[in-house]
Amino acid sequence: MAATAPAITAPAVTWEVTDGIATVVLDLKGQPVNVISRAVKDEFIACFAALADDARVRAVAFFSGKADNFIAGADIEEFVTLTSAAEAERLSADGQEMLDRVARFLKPIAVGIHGACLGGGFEFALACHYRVATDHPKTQIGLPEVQLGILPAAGGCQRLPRLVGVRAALDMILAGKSERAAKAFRLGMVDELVPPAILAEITVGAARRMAGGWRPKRKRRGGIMGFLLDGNPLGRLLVYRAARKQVLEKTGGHYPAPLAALEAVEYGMRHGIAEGLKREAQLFGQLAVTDVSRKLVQIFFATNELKKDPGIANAPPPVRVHRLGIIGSGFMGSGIAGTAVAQAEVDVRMKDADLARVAQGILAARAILDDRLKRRRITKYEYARLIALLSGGDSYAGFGRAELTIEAVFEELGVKQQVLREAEAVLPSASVFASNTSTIPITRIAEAARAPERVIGMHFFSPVAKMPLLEVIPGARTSPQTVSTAVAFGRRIGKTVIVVQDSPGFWVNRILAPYGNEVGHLLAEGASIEDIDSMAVRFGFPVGPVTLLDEVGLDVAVNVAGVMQSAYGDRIVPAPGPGIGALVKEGRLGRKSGRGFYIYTGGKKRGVDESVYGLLGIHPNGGPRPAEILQRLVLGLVNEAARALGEGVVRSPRDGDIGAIFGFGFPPFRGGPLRYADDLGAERVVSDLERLAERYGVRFAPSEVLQEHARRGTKLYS
Ligand code: T1G
Repeated sequence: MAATAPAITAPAVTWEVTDGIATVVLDLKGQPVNVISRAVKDEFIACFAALADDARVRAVAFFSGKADNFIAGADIEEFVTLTSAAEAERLSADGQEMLDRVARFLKPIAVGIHGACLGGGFEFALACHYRVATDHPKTQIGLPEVQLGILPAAGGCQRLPRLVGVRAALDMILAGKSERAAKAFRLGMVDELVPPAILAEITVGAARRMAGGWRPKRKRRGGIMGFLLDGNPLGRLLVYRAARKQVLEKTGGHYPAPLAALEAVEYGMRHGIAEGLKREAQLFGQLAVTDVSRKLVQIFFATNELKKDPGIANAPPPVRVHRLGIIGSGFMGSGIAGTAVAQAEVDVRMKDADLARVAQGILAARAILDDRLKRRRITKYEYARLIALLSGGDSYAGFGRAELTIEAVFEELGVKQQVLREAEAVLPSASVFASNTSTIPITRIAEAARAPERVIGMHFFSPVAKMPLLEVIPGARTSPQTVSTAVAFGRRIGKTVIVVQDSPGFWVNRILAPYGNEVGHLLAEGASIEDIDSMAVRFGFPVGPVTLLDEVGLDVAVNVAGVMQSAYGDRIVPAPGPGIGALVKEGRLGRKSGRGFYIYTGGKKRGVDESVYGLLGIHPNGGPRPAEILQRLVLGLVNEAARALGEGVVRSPRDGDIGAIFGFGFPPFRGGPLRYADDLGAERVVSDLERLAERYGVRFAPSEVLQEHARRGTKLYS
């Protein structure tokens, strides 16, 4: 064996040479993840120059020194400081140039990938000559750039389509997807899949074989369709056309990055890699300085901050939940149960009034696991193990060891208090009791408790498995550890958690109330259902407010509206006429009953149910101007958000905006309602609200908070 010669030239990139193979390790000391910054790039260049000159080295095996992270991409902190498109273009071109050296390196390079391999990290792997990945769930591989409003700009738009075909590459790049290693292997993104224990051995082995002249043979993927569509220019033309249509449908034209990425791919496939790279760098330059990208990056950092936020200052460490009790096995209860098992592998015990309901709840919770199995997120073995964690009954048997119990029973104070009393009788003394209420004050529920310090609100959104937000609501007497336990558990089951004040509507329903309520007024004034929805969609909401009402359920909406009207009567003024209650009386509850404002068949929204107008006693006749419709919807929401922020309902504008974006899809590229108010400027928002108040009444009167900022010329984000 040749002598091992450590040749450390710089702190992040180190290597040693053994038997002709250089083993290079990237490890940014003191950083949570590896990222590629300018400094790292310089080290890479120096390292590869030294390896080129080192006669002992015949091939290279590259690894990350981090336990669970390969490379998280380019350093986002670095590119957000760029101020001009030209500067950003240069940054991209420099990165491309470095990876070009890697791709042309005369000594073959194999990479061993374990952990997140994203963006520039994957682009580096793509430039190498052989890719081995671990089959560990932490290994995620992909190009998430468009989620930050940019595009893969270190050759990703060129090398990925050439490796896996245009269709598969666009599917990943345009959605900013990352895949688990098994899928990445199936698609051809990596050459080999191995257990973590033998990653090093297999990667070094591949490097050694390549040093001996062996080259991997990669077969064309996708069969005959792959040949017809990916394999020739005409087929690709069809692929690009379909992709463009799909992107426009999905983004409503609000997000320039996916279209730019499509252009970079198409241009490169047509004019060759060198020209493609140039175009990619130019487009990156343009995108990196857009407002949309800045907003999306802000959301990335805000979400990261929230991941580390215990939810309360000086909180004692949370209690680790191993066993979860769920009371009420309906839609919400079973959704929480299934999500908890799937995400955190906790033991879940469900309780409902009778066994038939419990059985149904368990089946519904299982459906979440079925879905994961179908999407190959879990294996058959994991599935069997997880299923076994779900159990239930019509008594509190099995609740005696639960560290956390969440109730999702009928939305009525008396019922909730009754359940709380029953549970307290059997729960261990340190156990936390959480209510998944959307309208009842936690402090009121806790009045029935022997230990109100362990009662808290955990407001999930429906459907629980899909909706990313959780509101945690401490009551007046809730202890700090109860808060930190609820927050930590919420995060463990994959939710972005905001801690909000115990006041009517909490945060999300509070700011949605004027938005939903305005629908009634607009309809009464002759606006059509389609016009109202399409204006909101044009603004960037995923669905309009009328569709949202149908999704939430009209019975639920009526209940929430009632609570909000009695709490904020001067602002949540009911529209004239019978209102949504008339639809509920007819059994039209929205999507869940197949009929609301729209008709649903086979799980699909079919169109407006015209008979709704008759039931509401109104006639669509054009109504207010489109711009006016939009202003009334959005500024009412923004005004209420600013007011609630001023009252301390959320702890910061950051939490408020994340709540609105993750809770009901406030357009991410606008940064959230509070950021949007700052962008318009308080003065403008106030003057628009004053004009609306003059025409439509006091419900639009600008909040004190906005008036104050308008007077001072300051912003909600200080
Ligand atoms: N740049 C800078 N900081 C980053 C980073 C990045 N790319 N990725 C993570 N961090 C920080 C993060 O802010 C946090 O910091 C810490 O690392 C841990 O992250 C040329 C243009 C890798 C899956 O979009 O998806 O490549 O708060 O809490 O849950 O085409 O971070 O501790 O100070 O999220 O284990 C594309 C973004 C970049 C990947 C790890 N890459 N990162 O998740 O930890 S653009 C991305 C993630 C690009 C090229 C271009 C996740 C993760 P702090 P964390 P985690």
